[in-house]
Parts: sequence; C-alpha cells; structure tokens
Amino acid sequence: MTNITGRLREAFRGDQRVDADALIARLDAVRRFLAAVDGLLPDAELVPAHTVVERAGTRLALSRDHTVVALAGATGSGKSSLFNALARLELSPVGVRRPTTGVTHACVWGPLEGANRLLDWTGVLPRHRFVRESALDADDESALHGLILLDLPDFDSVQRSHRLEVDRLLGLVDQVVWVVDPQKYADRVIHDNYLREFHRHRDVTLVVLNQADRLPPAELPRVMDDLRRLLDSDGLTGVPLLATTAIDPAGMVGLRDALERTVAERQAALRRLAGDVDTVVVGLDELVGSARPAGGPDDGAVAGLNRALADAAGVPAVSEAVERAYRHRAGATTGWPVVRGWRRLRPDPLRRLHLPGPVGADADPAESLVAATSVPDPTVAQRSALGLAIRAVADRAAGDLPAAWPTAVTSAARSRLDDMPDALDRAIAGTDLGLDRQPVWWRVVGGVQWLVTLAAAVGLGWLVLGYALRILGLPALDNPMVGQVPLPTLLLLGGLLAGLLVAALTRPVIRWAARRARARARQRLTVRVAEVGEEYVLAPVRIVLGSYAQARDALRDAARR
Ligand SMILES: Nc1nc2c(ncn2[C@@H]2O[C@H](COP(=O)(O)OP(=O)(O)OP(=O)(O)O)[C@@H](O)[C@H]2O)c(=O)[nH]1
Ligand SMILES: [Mg+2]
Repeated sequence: MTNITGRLREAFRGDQRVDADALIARLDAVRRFLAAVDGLLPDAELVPAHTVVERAGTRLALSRDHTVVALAGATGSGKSSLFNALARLELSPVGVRRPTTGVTHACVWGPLEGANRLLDWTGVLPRHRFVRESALDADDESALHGLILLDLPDFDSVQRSHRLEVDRLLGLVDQVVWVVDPQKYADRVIHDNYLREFHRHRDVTLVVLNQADRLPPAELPRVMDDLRRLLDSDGLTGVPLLATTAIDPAGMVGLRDALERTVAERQAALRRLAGDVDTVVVGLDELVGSARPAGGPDDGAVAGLNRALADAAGVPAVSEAVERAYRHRAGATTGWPVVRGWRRLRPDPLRRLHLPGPVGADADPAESLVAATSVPDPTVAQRSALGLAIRAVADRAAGDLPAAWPTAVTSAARSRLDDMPDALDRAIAGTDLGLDRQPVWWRVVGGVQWLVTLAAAVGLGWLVLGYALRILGLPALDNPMVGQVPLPTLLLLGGLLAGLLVAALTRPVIRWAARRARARARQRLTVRVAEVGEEYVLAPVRIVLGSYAQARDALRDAARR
C-alpha cells in the first residue's frame, strides 16, 4: 500500500467541507494523469477515471443549488413509502406485489427549472418527475428547497433492468439513503454488493432501518446495534443510522431533519465527487505504484546498445575499409611512380562500399532516404544482438515500475525499429571518414618521388643519347664525373634507388597513419551511430519515463484534499 492509497483509505471527511476549487484542481490532476498515460496503460484500466472526470465535469456544470438524494434498498423495504411520506403525497405507487417500483420517480422541492437539466442528465423520465411546491404548504417545505429525491427500483430485483437502473443512478446521485427493514437488514446482497462499495462515500451515505414500528420497542435497540456492527464491518463506520416508520409522520422526523441539513449545506454533490476521485485515485495508484524510475536509460545498457548498433551498422567493416583505403590512396600518391599506375587499377576499398556517401552538392536527396551505402546488411546474429540490447535498455530503464509500465517502455524502445536500418545507413553515409583531403605530407613525398624519378629519367636519357651518338659515330657528349661515377649513371641509379628508398621508408609511416585513420573513423562512426540509438531508441524510452513521472506527480496532486 503506497502513501496515497493509505491516506485515502483511512480518510473520512465526516462534516468536513469540500472546497469546490480544490475539487476542480483534483479533477484537473486526474485529467493530467490520463493525458500522461494515454496510449501507455491499458485503456480498460482507465475507464473508471475517464468516467469520473466526465461525470464530475457535467455534475459541476449543472445546478449546484440542488442536491440529488436517492432512496435505495431491497424490494419491500419501504422506499416508495418513505418517498411518499416525505413528499406528503402519493406519488410513487406502494404495493404488496413485489417488486413495485420499476422506474425511478423524482420529487423536486422548489421550482422545477434548474432541476430539470439535472433530471435529464440522471435520465428520470419527465412523466415521473413531480414538484413539491404548493401554495398550501406555505413555508412548511422551504427547508427542503433544492432537494431532488429519487425513489429507485429495488437493487435485489429479479428484474435485471431494475438492477441496471439502480447501478447507473448510484453512480450519479449526490447522496444515498439506504433503506433496510427489520427482516432483511442483514442480507448479504445489500452489504457485499452495495454498502461495502460505498465505503469511500461515507460522508454522503445515510442508512435507515425502516418499518421500525414492526419491531417490539424493546427489540429496536438490539437490531440497531446489530445493524451498526454490520455497517462497521462494511467499512461504513460513522455513517448516520436512523430508525424510521413510513406510516407515521412522527417516525419520519429524524430522516427529514437529516435531509434538511444535507440540503442546507449544499455539500453533498461536492463530497460525492470527492469520494469518486478518492476511489479513482486509489485504483490508479495501483497502476503507478511508488517506484522511483531511473532518471534515464542505464549507462551500461546504453553502452551495450551502442556496441550492438555499431556492429549492425557495419562500423567495423567500414573502419577497416578506411584503413585499407588510406593505404591505397597514400600509396597511389606517395608510391614509386614507376608502379603507381598499376596501383590505381585496383579499386578503392571505400568506393566499393559506396563511401563516402552522397554528401556532396550533387547528391540525390531521394537517394539519402533509402539505403545509401553498400555496407553489408546485418547478420541474423547481429540483429538478435541488437534486439537483446534494446530489450536490456528497456528492462533497466523500467526498473521496478509496476505491471503495465515495463511493457510500455519496451514497446517505446522498439517503436522505431523498422526505420532503424535506413537511419543507420544514412548515418554511416553521412559520416566524415577523414579521407576527403590528401595530407600535405603525401604531396611532399609524391613531389620527391617525381623529382627522383625525373632525375633517373634524365640520367637514362642522357645515357641513351650517349650510346646513340657513339653508334652514329658522332662526337661524344661531355660526361661530367661525380667522384668515380659518371653523372648520367649516378642520376639514373641514384634516382631509382632514391625512389625505392623513399617508398620503403614511407611504408611504415603509411601503415601507422592508416591505423590512426581507422581509429578516428571508427570513433566518428560510433558517435553517429549512437546518435541514431539516441533518436530511435533512447528518446522514446525517455518519453515514457517522463510520462511516468508526470503521471506520478499528477496522481499526488489528485490525492491532495
Ligand atoms: N408497518 C409498516 N409498513 C411499511 C412501512 N414502510 C413500508 N411499509 C409497507 O411495506 C410494503 C412495501 O412498501 P414499498 O414502499 O412499496 O416498498 P419499496 O421499497 O418501494 O418496494 P419496491 O418498490 O418493490 O422496491 C407496503 O405494503 C408498505 O405499506 C413502515 O414503515 N411500516
Ligand atoms: Mg417502491
């Protein structure tokens, strides 16, 4: 039992007044609750709350100067007799054949105008409405002005329609006078099915033991005590209990006084609605509980989700392709020019994945809505790992929230699953993999490679020209010597060797830089993929947790009296 339930269970207003504004604020809080949980909790569980909010709104909008009091009880207990005795007219047929009253009769004290809309709402047929205002009464009845008394059919009826009518009206009226008689006052139906259900409406409940004249005077106190004991065990401790005799005006005084007080206070409608809100709040409290939800999804579970997302999105494959592409492109720029062309013939590992994706100005916008890359689809194992990671996020986020909430959190976490493959693909395609621009050092090394190759070519040309002149018997070229080696030979061999040497020296640097490029790309891809996780999994989960918190706050306000 949470605090809310505990507080409301024990609460009994007694003569305490209900403030209309406070009641309206509580109803607003119930409305806020319903808005917060809309679509998250099963609708069937929320029907009573919706009904009360709707009913209360209507009742408060209708006349607050009138008090609708219903006489309810088993057949033959004397409801119609009490109704007629109070009205001092034979309005509702009293009978020996049971059940007698089949439709609700109403008697209005004072003008019918304001009362009519209330009676329309309660569904009492116009031909069964009576007005208790006669010039002959002078001021006799003025103390009851504002009373709308209803004579209900019997609730233990063999007629199903009677029971339905009673149940419907018991949900609408401001106050109920339960009429029991000496024979049937201990019947289980009245206690188990009705009185017990009204324990949160004690301050608008009155019980009369009618036909008191049928008991020997000495017996009456014993029966009253017995009835009081039964009422206590129904949870109706403190409700007024009166003995009445419908056939004797003197036996009606107590009831009449009680009704006069009710009418004068103009509190019954508010108290009834406050009791309804109490009932609804206790019911809703069980749906919300007192669990303290996690502030957001758990860090460990989010890390697991990001790993699963990265795997499913192909981050390892793409970052590995980045490393290979780095080597490929660096080799194509800095490698030995003699064999560079051959390298270029091999496909670029990133282009093979259609990466980098359509990020340029010439990108087709329609293309970015569909799978943009050729990164392999996730395997069955990766998909199920992703499913498990999403489940883990939901489970940890839901923590020990009561019954319906974990389901709501899980479905929120999975709500955008279908859109995720495209989103992941777009994220991968849109990630700057860091290979757009050639590093300066590639160009410097490339320039050096061209220079030394040029030197080798000049040396070669020079030597070829020397041989050609010699064969043609023309005067030989002047071959300057560098140390012991002729310059053209030095240029040719030195150029070739220098080219190979530069290529050999840069190779480990390229490997190292490629690994760095891979790590950097992996990190960027992971960040982008985590953004998808945030948008498609975590944000919906946070919305549900936020709704839970709102619902809890609203319920706390609704419980405030
Ligand atoms: N002696 C005595 N008889 C009563 C009293 N109240 C009602 N009766 C009689 O009890 C019988 C049933 O009374 P009704 O007023 O028709 O009872 P009801 O509760 O309206 O019954 P349903 O309309 O069938 O639900 C009638 O014969 C009444 O005259 C009472 O206070 N004392
Ligand atoms: Mg009757």
